Amino acid sequence: MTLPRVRLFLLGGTITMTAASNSTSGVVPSVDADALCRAVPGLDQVAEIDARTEQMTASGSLTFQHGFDLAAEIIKADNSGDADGFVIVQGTDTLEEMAFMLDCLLDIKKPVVVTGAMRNPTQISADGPANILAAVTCAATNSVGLAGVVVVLNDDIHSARFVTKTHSGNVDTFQSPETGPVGRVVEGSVRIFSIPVTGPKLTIPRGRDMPKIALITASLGDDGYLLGLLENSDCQGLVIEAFGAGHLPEKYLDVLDGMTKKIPVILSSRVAAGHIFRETYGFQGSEIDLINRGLIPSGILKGPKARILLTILVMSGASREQIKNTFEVWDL
Ligand code: DAS
Repeated sequence: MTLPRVRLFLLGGTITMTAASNSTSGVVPSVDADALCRAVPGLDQVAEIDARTEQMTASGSLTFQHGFDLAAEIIKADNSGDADGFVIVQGTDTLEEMAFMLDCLLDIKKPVVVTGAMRNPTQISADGPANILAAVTCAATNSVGLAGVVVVLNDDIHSARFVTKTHSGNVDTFQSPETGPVGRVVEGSVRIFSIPVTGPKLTIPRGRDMPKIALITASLGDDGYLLGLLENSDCQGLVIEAFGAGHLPEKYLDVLDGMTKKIPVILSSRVAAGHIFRETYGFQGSEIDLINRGLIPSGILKGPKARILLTILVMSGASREQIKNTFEVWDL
């Protein structure tokens, strides 16, 4: 029997981390892609794996360039027909951002699955092997491609568009607060419950410098100190995680009036789920006031994903109108 061909890219993360030979404190990336796959019983019966160690890093040190390179490699392998599905293995800290970036940049029909682990290989009940088996099972199942890029941990299949990390240590950390999972791996096979709506598809920006895009979060008693520092900086775009449905302190307003004339300012929310409102509140600093002042509502996208989208758009040379229209798609 011919098995599906799955290409697995390893970027690092807890799933690879064991005690460093020269240190007594803490685990660090050390297990490469081949060793990771060898540690998963039965993997060779699910797919023919082409395992590649691309990086060995904690996911907080991954960059946009890593995402662009990965997207380019996947597009190339898709075009040449060299693989039937793809798995990206990385740390969970930035997993939702990398998965979302890939979902924005990839317009392919084959499954693209991102996974990682919450417990390192030296811990009892390390979840890495089960997550790799489930991720490869999904990558080897054609129908998963219909869901766009998915995140698979703990046997749940989440759309990259809706998933977020919700807990610092629990293996059930990845959740989609708006929608729930799109499917699940049950007794070794894939069940898909729903196909998520598609977000805007963008091309990989090439040959342009990485723009400086800031992300700040509003909090009680904030006098706009940090925002003031950004006003006179060379930042080229700003995402603000506002209160609730899109509200900011009055003390932000003068500075924002200046900034919205110069750069795109995205209005997102610091809460876990829900839309940015557009037409409910009318006080100074409300969503109606802020949108009138030129802020662009992010729909349901929270700060980190909104920053991914804004960075790619600015880097691609998108106009203010194009940026606004693209974020509008996320006002689902
Ligand atoms: N938080 C760790 C992980 O879950 C480290 C990282 O993100 O690389 O993998």
